[in-house]
Amino acid sequence: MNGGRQVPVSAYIGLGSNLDDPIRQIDDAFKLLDTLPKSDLVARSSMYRSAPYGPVEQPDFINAVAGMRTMLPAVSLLELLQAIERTQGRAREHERWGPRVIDLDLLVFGNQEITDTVLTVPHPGIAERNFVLLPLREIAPNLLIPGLGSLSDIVVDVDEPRIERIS
Ligand code: A4P
Ligand code: MG
Repeated sequence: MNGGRQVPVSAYIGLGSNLDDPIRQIDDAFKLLDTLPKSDLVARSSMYRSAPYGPVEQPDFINAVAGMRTMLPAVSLLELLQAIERTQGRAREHERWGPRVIDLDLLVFGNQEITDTVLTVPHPGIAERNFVLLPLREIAPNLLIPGLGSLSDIVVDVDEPRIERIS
């Protein structure tokens, strides 16, 4: 017991954009993350440019990762991430894997493992995606990912399409 005091949870959010000035979109998303209630934006990674992962031919992506401390439950945080996506004008329907103005994925939420209809945490793609691993490592090199292990033990896939740090 902690006397009823709640302790904030460390949450990591993956940001991605490949439409409509992606660098500005990522910057705007960081600014909006900084306004979320009961939460603090505590770390922001560099931005990375990478070739699109997956089967769809589309422009390069800009990706980054945000570190938050939050008193919100995971599903409430997800809803607020989706509200930010709408604020930034993301279309409701989009092709699976396809281009988007902004994509905010909840990568890790403390030590919680969640599998329900609206939310899977940790995000299933983490270990296969350099555009997640590299920025995540930058801000949380010793992170323990529930069900996956230590981030420092997850090997970056050097065969994955090109990726470069841009800022
Ligand atoms: N959902 C479940 N778990 C989560 C979670 N942990 N975080 C549900 C966020 N959402 C979660 O989301 C669809 C539903 O997933 C939501 O309603 C939520 O309830 P979405 O954002 O509409 O779609 P998605 O998850 O982005 O899936 P999609 O479109 O299949 O794309 P991916 O797998 O995210 O891939 N290449 C590079 N280099 N960089 C990229 O960022 N991104 C994609 C999109 C493809 N290739 C890329 C990149
Ligand atoms: Mg998403």
